[in-house]
Amino acid sequence: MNIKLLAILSFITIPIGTVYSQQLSENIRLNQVGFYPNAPKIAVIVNANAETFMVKTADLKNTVLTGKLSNERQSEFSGKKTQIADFSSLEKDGKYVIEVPTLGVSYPFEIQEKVHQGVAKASLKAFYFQRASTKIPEKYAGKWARPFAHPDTKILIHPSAISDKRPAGKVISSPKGWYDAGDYNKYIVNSGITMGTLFSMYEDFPDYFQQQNLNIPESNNTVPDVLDEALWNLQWMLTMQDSDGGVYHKLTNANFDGMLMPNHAKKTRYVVQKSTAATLDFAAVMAQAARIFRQFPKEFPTLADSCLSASVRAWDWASKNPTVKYDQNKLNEQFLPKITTGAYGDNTVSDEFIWAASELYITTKDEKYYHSIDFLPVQKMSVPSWNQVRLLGYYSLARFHNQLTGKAKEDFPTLKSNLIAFADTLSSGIEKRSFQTVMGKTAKDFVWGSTAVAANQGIAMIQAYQLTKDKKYLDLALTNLDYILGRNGTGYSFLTAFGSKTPMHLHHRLAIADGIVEPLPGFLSGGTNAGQQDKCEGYTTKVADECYLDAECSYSTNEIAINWNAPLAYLASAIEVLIKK
Ligand SMILES: [Ca+2]
Ligand SMILES: [Ca+2]
Repeated sequence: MNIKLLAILSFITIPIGTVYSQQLSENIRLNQVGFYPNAPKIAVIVNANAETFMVKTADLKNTVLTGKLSNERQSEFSGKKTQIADFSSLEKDGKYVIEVPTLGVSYPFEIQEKVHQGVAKASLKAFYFQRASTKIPEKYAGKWARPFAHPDTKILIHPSAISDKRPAGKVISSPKGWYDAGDYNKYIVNSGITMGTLFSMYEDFPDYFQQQNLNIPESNNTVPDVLDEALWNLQWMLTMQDSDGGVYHKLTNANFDGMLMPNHAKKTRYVVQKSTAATLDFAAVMAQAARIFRQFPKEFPTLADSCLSASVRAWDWASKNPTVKYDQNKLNEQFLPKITTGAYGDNTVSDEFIWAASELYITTKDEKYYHSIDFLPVQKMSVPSWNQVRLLGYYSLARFHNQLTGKAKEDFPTLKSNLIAFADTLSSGIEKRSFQTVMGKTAKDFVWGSTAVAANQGIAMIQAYQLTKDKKYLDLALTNLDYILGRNGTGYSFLTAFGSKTPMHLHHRLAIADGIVEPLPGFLSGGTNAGQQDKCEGYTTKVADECYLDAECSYSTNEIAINWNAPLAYLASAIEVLIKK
C-alpha cells in the first residue's frame, strides 16, 4: 500500500499490521464524495483494458460486489480508452473503494442518504467567506478567521460615471457585497447571475432551506440562512443605483491588488460607468428579491418595496438607454484612471431584457413587461453564464407557470417544450460518451469556468425534471455532479475539501495570502479549460477535458467565482431534495 493511500484511508479504522498489495490508481475516476443508496453509481476506468472490477469495503477486507466492465470506448478529446463500472445495484450504506485488479484501488467513497448534504452546505457557506466590509470571526470561520476589511464607505465616482448630482470624485458609500472571485472587486453583472441562481434555488426548494444552518452570524434569526447570505450582497447592490435609475457596472480598484489579505488591500476604489447589462441584471435581481422578502414582513418591513421600486427605476432607465455597453478599452481611451480589472463587458442585452422582464412580470403581474419584448426569439438556447441570462427568466416563468396570464400563458407550452428539448439536446449521446456525463458533449463545454457549465447543465436537467417528473432527468443531473466531484478527465474533485484529490492552490487572494495550507473549504475551482489564457507554466496537456493546473497562477483553470459556486449550490441542493429515499 502506498503512503498516499494510507493517508487517504486514515480516517477509516484500519487494523494495525494489515498488509495491502493494492496501489491507489488515479485511473479509476468517480465521485469522491459518494453515492445515494438508490441512485445510479458509476466509475470510469481509464486505459485499463480489463474485464472486471470489485467494490470492496474501504478497509479492503470484504468484496461486496464483483462486476463486469463495459466495452472500451474512446475519449472524444484525448483518445484514451475508457470503460464503465456500473455498481448501481450496491445499495448498502458504507465506505468503499473500487478495485480493478490490473490497476489498483480508487479513492474511497461513501454510499449513504444525504451524501451531498455537506457539498450543498459548504458551497453556500463559501459566500460568507467572500463577504466584504466585515470581520470574519473564528466562531464562523475556524482557522480562516480574518480581520475587518474593505469598509467601502468612501467610494469615488469615476469620471466615466458622472451624472448631474454626482460629479467625478464625489464620494458615495457602497459597503457589503461579496468579493467576486479571486480578487476583491465587486461586479454587478456577475452578482446578477449569482443572485438570480441563489434566489431561484430558494424559490424552487424553500422547505429545504428552512432547516439549513450555515453557521453564519444570522443563523439564529428567523430567516433562512441562504437569504441572510444573499441579503449581504443585495444591500450592496442597492447602493450601486444612481439617482436616475441606472446602475454602475462595478465597484473596483483601478488595478488588481497583489496577493494580499483584504485588510492590507487599500487601493482607492471607484464606481465606474453605468451600463444597460448591469442595470437589467439589477432590475431582475431586485424584482425577484421583492417577492421573496415580501414573505418576511416582520423581519424586513420595507425591503420588498425598496427592491421593487429600485427594480422598476432600473427597468425604466434601461428601456430609455437600451444600448449602453461597457467597453473597458474605449472607456480607458477617454477617462483616467484607467480601469484594468475584470470587464464583464456584454454586447448583447436581449437576454438581460428577457430576464428582467420575466422577474418584473412575475412579481408585479403587470403584463406590460411581458409585452415589451420578444420572449421566444428564434435563437439557440445556452446554459446561463454571466453574459447570457435568458434561461434565468425562463426558469422563473416555468416555476410560476400556474400564475401566468395572457400571452405568457399562451406561450408557456412552447417555452416548456423548448426547455425540455434543450435538456434533451445537451444530454443526447451521453450513453456513448467516454465519462458518461452530460458534460463533455463537445469541446466547447470546457471553457473558462467549465465546472459552472457542468453545474448549469445539471440545473437544466433539474428544470426538465420539474417540468416532466421524468426521473431520467434527475439521473442526468447527477452525472454532472459526479463530473464535478471526480468523474472527469483530470481525476480531481474540483470542490475544495470535498474528495481526496482536490484543488490546493487556487487563484484566490484570500487563500493565497492567509498562510494556511488548506484552501478555504467549499470553493469550486473553475476547472478544465484548454485556453491557457494565464500562460502559467506547468500545463502538461491541451486536451479539452484534461487541461487543468492546480496552481495559483492558473486563473484560467483554478480561480474561484461567486457565479460558479452558485450553480453548484443549486445542483447539490436540488439533488439532495429530489433524490427520494
Ligand atoms: Ca438565518
Ligand atoms: Ca447578454
